[in-house]
Amino acid sequence: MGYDLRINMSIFNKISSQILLDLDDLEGDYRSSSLSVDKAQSILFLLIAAIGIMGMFAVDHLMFAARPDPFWRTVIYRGGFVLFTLVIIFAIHKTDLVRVFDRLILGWLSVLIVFLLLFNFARPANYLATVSDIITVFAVYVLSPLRFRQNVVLAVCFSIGTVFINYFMKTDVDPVSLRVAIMSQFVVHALGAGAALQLQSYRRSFYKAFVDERDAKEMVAYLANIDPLTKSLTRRQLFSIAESEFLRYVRYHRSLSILVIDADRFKNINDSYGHHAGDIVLRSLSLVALEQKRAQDTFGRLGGEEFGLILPETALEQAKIVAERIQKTWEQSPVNLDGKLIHSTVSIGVAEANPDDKSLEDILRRADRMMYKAKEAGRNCVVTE
Ligand code: GH3
Ligand code: MG
Ligand code: MG
Repeated sequence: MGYDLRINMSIFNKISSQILLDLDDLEGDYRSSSLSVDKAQSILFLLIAAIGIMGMFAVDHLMFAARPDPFWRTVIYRGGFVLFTLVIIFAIHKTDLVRVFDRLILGWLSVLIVFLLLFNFARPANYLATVSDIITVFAVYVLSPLRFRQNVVLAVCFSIGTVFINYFMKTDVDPVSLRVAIMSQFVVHALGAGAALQLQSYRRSFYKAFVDERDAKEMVAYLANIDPLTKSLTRRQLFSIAESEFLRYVRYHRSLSILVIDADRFKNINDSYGHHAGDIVLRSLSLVALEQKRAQDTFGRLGGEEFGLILPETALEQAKIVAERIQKTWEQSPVNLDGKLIHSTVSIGVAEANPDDKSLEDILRRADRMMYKAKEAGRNCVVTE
């Protein structure tokens, strides 16, 4: 039973999250990227509301023509609210934060509702009041459609409040207009909710397009920087990171070491087992090196069967230990190709940046020279400066 309930709840959650899209479900960067559009729309909406409220001065004037006292009181109420709206518009215009924007809208709606409920005490319960209530409920739903659950609460509170005031607090209410008022509240809740969900579904499709485009961009960037065969960084990306590490070295004088790793007698491997097997061995070598390197190190393919490893904050002695670890691990990791074990080794040259280095190439050249010394020394070894 409990199990069934859990399943049902999770189905309910799934369906409700399909229909309802709350702000928290949207990623922050998407909301930030669409904030200027949201701001422009809300400012327009609030301006129209302010103009509408000021337009009501004329209605008040007609209604209270013979009674200047209530007329001026409503002018002050409405004027105050219009001023408040202008302040909110200014604050929305100024803010660059999604959270602040949301709070401003919520604040404005809440004050609007309290203001109208207070206003309902004072004014006669007639069709005009009913129309104003309908507009209010609709506004609550559509002004911030992403805050659906919160809008339902606000709008329902308003409806209950306004019906309560008209039903219990007034004696002169015409029963037909009261029934119309109540029925119209039901209708406008349905319409408002429908409109908000429709607006949400537009937002959802914009959001999906946004996420797809961002994912595609990330994928393109990723593919451009990753060597497809060995899954290590491309030469270009390796150099780009190495350049910035070199600049950091120049500026802060932290140690920086570079390893050049070259597969030994790789031509023989290709000749003996075929080019495809050679590819698999290269990929395997790359994965072993990627496993052995530390998180802050950068490993990439310099070209062919040659790789580079950039070790920031690392002096020569420490770099040598890393190099030996890679060399030993690789020596002991034969590649199993259809049951055949392919043994291979690497020669590694290590160089550390020194004050005479004018560019990254200077260090790389020395590391390369050390790598050739390792070849001359019989291969499968590490040579440092
Ligand atoms: P050494 O120990 O002196 O480095 O000998 P070596 O045979 O490794 O050196 P050499 O530079 O003469 O040859 C490199 C070989 O690596 C030749 C080339 O076919 C092979 N190679 C380079 N890139 C790839 C690749 O992507 N896949 C395969 N299968 N082989 C490659
Ligand atoms: Mg080689
Ligand atoms: Mg080579």
